[in-house]
Amino acid sequence: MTMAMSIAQFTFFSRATSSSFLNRTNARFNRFTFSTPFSTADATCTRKKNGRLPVLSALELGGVKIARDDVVRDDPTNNVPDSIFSKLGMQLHKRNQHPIGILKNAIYEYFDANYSNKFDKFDDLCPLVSVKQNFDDVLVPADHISRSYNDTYYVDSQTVLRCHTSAHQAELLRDGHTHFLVTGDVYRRDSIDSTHYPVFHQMEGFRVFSPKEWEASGLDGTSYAADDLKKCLEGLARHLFGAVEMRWIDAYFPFTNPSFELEIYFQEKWMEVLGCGVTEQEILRNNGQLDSVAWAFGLGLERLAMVLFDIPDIRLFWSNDERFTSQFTKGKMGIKFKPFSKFPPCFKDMSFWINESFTENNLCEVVRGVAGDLAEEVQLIDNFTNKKGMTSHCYRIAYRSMERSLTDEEINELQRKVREQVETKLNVELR
Ligand code: FA5
Ligand code: MG
Repeated sequence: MTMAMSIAQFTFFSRATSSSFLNRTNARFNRFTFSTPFSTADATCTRKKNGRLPVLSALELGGVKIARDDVVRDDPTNNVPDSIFSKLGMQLHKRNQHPIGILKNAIYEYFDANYSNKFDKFDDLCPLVSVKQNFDDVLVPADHISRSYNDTYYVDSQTVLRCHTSAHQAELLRDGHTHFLVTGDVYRRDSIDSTHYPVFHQMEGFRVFSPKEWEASGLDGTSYAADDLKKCLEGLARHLFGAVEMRWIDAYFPFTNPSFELEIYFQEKWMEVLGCGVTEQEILRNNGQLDSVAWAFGLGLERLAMVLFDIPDIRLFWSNDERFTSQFTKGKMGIKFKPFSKFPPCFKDMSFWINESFTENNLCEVVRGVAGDLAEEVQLIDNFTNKKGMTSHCYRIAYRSMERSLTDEEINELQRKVREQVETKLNVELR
């Protein structure tokens, strides 16, 4: 698919900022939404008594056999809930009729056409990676917030569910790859709203240059790579979108310098769709590339697909409802999603005194565990500290199914369970 149209306004915008890599609390600390487990994968299943969709008990990913008990354990070094385990193996990016798969294929097309099939493609690398792969290999500092149990899903103290596809950069470099694309599901404990979800898909791109490539240009290697990177991604944007409003933002990532983010104007807001930059020399040196320079990028596939297919809520990607799935066709990029009937939300408020260890990501996990995707949004609506120094939070939970009407009875039961678990699991005092 080739789009000859040009980007209407591709503004280059500079912001001296500290925003970024996995600094995920900024600007969205009081709203989040959740997911419900379901599965279409063919594997051993245990059906839950509550009628919810089944949770897999074993599956195979990228040649690695994974049992539920390997990933979800009642042990302080583990914080993976069943709702997350049930997403492992779903591999939306490998479904050619799903917006994420359609988008992946369209990006492949762009790279194949423009780089004569030079990019090696990986979309089946196991999402369970070591702490070393996910963080150390890409120079994430020891005290970086993204390493915390509050932000990342740990299987044990040395193993995580990858929180970005950058976790595979080093091994692929060591294996001698110089041009590659890695697509995969990534996992983050995160405050969630219509554009954030605890499981989403990224595509990593990586290109190594040898000295003779930049020497002829008269530029230094870093400037050469940065120019090439922006040209590559602008071309990709034109290929995918034709006309759309975008801007570049200066950013920070531990693994690139300089670093940038690309934002697209969507639903009356600027939405960040990718991070990128010129790879730190140390990563290249550590992995057998001594005199080279490289660029890397990480695309958020859901974010791009939301814009391309007009999908208003990130939860929809996980819907098995035919009214969603039947709207997309293999290889077709021009389709705009037509929302099916919207059922009314039901709001429930709850207040409690927080303690020192309280975090919104933990609350988010409790609500998600009880209500799955029926919890559409959790919003902090009141926050005060009394004279004794005790802080109270009031959260409003919006329950809504995208597929059917919920009964009062059902919602009251969900809310009762949420209250109970918030009290027992988070040790807070309900008001
Ligand atoms: C990273 O993950 C970097 N690894 C990207 C990168 C790669 C930078 C290579 C430089 C070189 P960040 O945390 O910003 O960066 O996430 C990248 C993209 O993933 C975001 O731009 C966004 O499109 C998407 N994203 C991040 N969090 C979520 C979420 N919770 N739900 C959906 N999409 C998300
Ligand atoms: Mg970012």
